[in-house]
Amino acid sequence: MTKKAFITGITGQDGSYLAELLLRKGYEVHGLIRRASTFNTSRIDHLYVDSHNPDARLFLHYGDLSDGARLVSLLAGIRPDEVYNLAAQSHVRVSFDEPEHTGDTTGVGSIRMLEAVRMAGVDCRFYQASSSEMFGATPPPQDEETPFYPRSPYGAAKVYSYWVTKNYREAYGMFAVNGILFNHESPRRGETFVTRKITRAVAAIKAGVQDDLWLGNLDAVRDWGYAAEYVEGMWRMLQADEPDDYVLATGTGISVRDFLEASFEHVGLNWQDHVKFDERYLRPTEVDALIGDASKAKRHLDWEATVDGTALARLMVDADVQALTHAGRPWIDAVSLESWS
Ligand code: NDP
Ligand code: GDR
Repeated sequence: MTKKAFITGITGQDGSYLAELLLRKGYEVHGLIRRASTFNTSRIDHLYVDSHNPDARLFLHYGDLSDGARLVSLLAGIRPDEVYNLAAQSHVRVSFDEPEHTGDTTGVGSIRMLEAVRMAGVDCRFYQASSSEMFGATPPPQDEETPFYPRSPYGAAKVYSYWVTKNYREAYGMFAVNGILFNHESPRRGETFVTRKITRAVAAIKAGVQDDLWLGNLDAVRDWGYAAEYVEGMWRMLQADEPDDYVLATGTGISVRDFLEASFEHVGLNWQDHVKFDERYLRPTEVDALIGDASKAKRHLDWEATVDGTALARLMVDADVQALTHAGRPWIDAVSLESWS
């Protein structure tokens, strides 16, 4: 029997890699997309086959995490075996400007999904995209036992989602898990997150079409891994015998400054010649350092990251240089994913 998966956030960075992975594994994949006045499916267009084609295994459905009734009717119709709740307002800085919207999507949206699974009476496994931002001010290394201390409306909303997921597991016996993922990036990363902002700028500066790059806090330390590897970890969490919560991380932290240096150096440029400070990119409260300990995932899921922050910087710069040079899509990643299929 073909397994069915339902992915919210399928048009995002992780959703696109996860859809690719599940299609490779033979799943029928259903994705929730938001209706917009323009197309927002560029990350998954290469996977789409017209639904009239008998080989089609990717199906897209309009909906929104703010519309609980729609979620119930979709789940009742699709009856998936696995649900991956990846949708969120995922930008930390934006969550200070749009705290209520972030709470509604990133927080309450998760309980709408959990409740939709229950109301539709679907027997499925549920993945919640939890985040290292929940640890916030608690110093590294952080693992599954580390206390939460969120430092943004986004982090606080993710803490809510984490606990309701755990609660539905305990209250209703649902196979519901939290993947507590540290930062993971790729050539498909949204352009306003710091890594992609840097690697796109490096490509543009190298090509002579941009001079300066405006950034905020360069001292923040993050544990940056490669998104294509992390979606495999999500899938493994749902294949385990028992539902549990897992950290996914590389175990190595580098600063924004280190990432900058690695990115500019890769094309023979000096970052100090181009980077300027703009206080608009500072956050009212910052998360200084996140470095994860993923040994539980290694022990129970045999999952381990192989690409660290500096390797990632080079990979992303190469993809952005190539995209600019060939005016093509940066979606074709520089490293082979075959080992993960
Ligand atoms: P993206 O920002 O790239 O993607 C977010 C997705 O959520 C998009 O598909 C977006 O749709 C969708 N979405 C946003 N609001 C709604 C809504 N109201 N209803 C339905 N869909 C909505 O995020 P990532 O792929 O990077 O991350 C995936 C998840 O993992 C997120 O929940 C994020 O918070 C979490 N996370 C990410 C980490 C990372 O480092 N990438 C680390 C830890 C957790 P649209 O395309 O229409 O905007
Ligand atoms: P983060 O990612 O907040 O960790 O959340 P982001 O790339 O936005 O910031 C990382 C660090 O870089 C500093 N920074 C800047 N950030 C941005 N976006 N733009 C800038 O110009 C800039 N200058 C410096 C930030 O202050 C911060 O310290 C990401 C998201 O994917 C979340 O959804 C996810 O949960 C967490 O990672 C884990």
